[in-house]
Amino acid sequence: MALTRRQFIRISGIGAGSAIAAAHLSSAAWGSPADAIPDPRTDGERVVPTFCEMCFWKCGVLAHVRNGRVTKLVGNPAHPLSRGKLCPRGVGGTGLLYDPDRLKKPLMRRDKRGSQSFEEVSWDAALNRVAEEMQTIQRRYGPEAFALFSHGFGGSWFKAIMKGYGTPNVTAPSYAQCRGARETGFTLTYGAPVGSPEAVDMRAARVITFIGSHLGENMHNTQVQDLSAAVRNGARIIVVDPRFSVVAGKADHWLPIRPGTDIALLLAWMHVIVSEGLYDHEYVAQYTSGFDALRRHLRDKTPEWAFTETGIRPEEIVETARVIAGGRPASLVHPGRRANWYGDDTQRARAVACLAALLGSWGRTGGYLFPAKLSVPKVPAPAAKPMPDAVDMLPDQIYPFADHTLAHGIRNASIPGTAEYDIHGWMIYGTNLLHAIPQPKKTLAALQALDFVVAIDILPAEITGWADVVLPECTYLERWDDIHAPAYREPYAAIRQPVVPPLHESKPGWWIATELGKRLGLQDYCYWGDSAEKYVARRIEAAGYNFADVRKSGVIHGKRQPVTIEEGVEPEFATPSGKIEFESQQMADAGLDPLPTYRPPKDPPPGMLRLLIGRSPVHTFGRSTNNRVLGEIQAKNEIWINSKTARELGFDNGELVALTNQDGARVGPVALRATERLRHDCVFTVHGFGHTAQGLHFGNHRGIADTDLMTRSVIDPAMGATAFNVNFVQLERWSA
Ligand code: MGD
Ligand code: SF4
Repeated sequence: MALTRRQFIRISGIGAGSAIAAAHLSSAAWGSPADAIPDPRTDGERVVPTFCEMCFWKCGVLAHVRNGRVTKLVGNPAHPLSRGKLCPRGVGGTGLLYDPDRLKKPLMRRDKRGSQSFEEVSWDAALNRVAEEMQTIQRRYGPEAFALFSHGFGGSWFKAIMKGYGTPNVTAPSYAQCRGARETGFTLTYGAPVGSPEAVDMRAARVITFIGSHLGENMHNTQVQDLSAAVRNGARIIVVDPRFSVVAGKADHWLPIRPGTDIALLLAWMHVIVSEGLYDHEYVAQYTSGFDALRRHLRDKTPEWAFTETGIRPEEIVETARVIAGGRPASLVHPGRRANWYGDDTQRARAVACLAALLGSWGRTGGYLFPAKLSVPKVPAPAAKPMPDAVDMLPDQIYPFADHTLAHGIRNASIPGTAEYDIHGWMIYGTNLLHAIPQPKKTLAALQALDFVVAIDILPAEITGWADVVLPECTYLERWDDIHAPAYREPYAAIRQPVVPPLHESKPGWWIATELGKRLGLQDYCYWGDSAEKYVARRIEAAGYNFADVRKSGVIHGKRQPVTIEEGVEPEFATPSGKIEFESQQMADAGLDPLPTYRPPKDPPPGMLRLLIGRSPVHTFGRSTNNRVLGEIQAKNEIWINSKTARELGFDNGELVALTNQDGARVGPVALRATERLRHDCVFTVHGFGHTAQGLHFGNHRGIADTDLMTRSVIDPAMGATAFNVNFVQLERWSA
């Protein structure tokens, strides 16, 4: 059923809410929901500013509340990430708040691990057990044998506890399973990562090139707004994607590239730009090193050479190279976000970074800005206890540029006998590891071997079914969290405050961490004290702002600072040469290619198609696919296939199929979407569906889980990212 935006907002506020009876707790312990801010447009509803956690972009929200119920969520016009608008997921946040499947009370496992059989217990009993188990592991094997997986803003409270407990093994899938390789590639080249939110100046760009990044389906709100503005301003758009994505529909050039060959295209573009002298000579002379080596490296990377790899015609490569160079420096080659594609991802990020340097777009209007940060003083916290090195990966696998602990590294080290020392306990905050890390059988093997597993979550996801203790956190609409003050194109700080008190017996993360801290004798590490509200107030006031005012606006704006070379910023590059490095001695010293180098991807085995994945505009990973409000718009995924390939294989559009991968992993049923919008050699689906957890009564058994087909992974040798696009499938008509 297609919904209009108006209908959607109505459903998100009232329809979902009316279905559920809310058992409220007293608000006193959590800090009061913000005072009434009468809004003339809303019949006197309270309007409470906060920020969103439906994904991790963190847009500013104005929550409308009537009679203790949230009626709708809209964008905060004062917040630089939302500018008065939310994406569909942000609007659908009430579907999470009022989800009848929410975890309501602490749970303790009753039967064997993974049986999803639990009994409800008191908070006291649950927290005592977690503390006892953590202490046992600490005593028996050392604190490093306990690991924290954390995904989401609220994880900071638990990371603080780990500093006192003494484990270095703190990790998140957002690194090796997402943008880590991008950040490594840019850091090797510019001495700085791209960061999040990406400070890219799409609004002022004359040309924007997307390498796979599928904005419009990837719904990072601000970027989608900026892209719309750029299109309105007449920016030329180039999209490189095996699939005709939503953004390809806005493009002047869609290049349906053979999967895994982007580095060849990037090298050929640079070949044209250098050989035709179209690069920014002054910028290259002033700010870069290694240009001669790059020039030599590019000599044979002709459009004709790239054609045989990429399938993109040489004339089209030349034409688009000239368009890209024609817009410089306001020619943005978008850095993308999820970078773990084929295992050569640091090299691809380096190639993007080198192209941007030839265009002189790093630090220039319409390119990459130098982000600024509003300084909000921290509250002093004790130093972390001395710790051994993190168990990162198996001993024979060393990733020289990994600067975060790898989530799959911790997972692997939890399978007995696989690392320097074994991990024996997990705390899992807000990440459904069975859907987030490839090779789920290894994740299961680890879960079966661990001494103790505690999950802190909002919903009974697959991973909570494997926990010994489950602690129900309340949603972002019911809690205080720390202040968000990222480096961005304009300095700002935003607060998250409770809009309504926690439902059921769920509790805020800061409270859970404090109570655990007390039981572990680590109160000192809970630097927020006994009230997150007072802690946030203290930081806001130390920054020189009035807390009551900030509660009403939700956001503080810092003084606008120069963010480009044109505005007078003197760029500094924290690389060994102090310049932008086309040629990287650091890579050479690590035994890796010092210039971005193309290696052909493995072809699909005969009769198989490459599995590609992306995002749905209305869902965030698997965390929103039980949301009944968002489910009104999309309740399951489909498998896209090229129409001609479907015909040749004898499949009809819409029919149900099963997918089996190269190692025999099988998923289904899933509906086939035969389309001209995809190359013939791959299939495509969106991530986040195919739940099997019994407690997810809406999301259960809708569509397929792509992770179940990721039995193979190729690992980026520079920083350890696990490639997702390296599995192949064949299709068969569905039979149960
Ligand atoms: P990817 O999943 O890397 O996504 O969003 P992106 O970084 O944009 O890319 C998917 C696109 O890459 C697809 O269109 C696919 O066809 C194309 N592609 C696949 N293989 C190739 C290839 O070899 N070459 C090229 N050129 N293209 C290829 C992810 C981003 O989205 C991330 S990391 C997060 S955390 C956010 N998550 C998220 C979400 O869950 N939901 C929504 N709605 N938005 C989100 N935004 C963010
Ligand atoms: Fe929320 Fe959407 Fe913004 Fe993400 S992009 S924070 S889901 S409104």
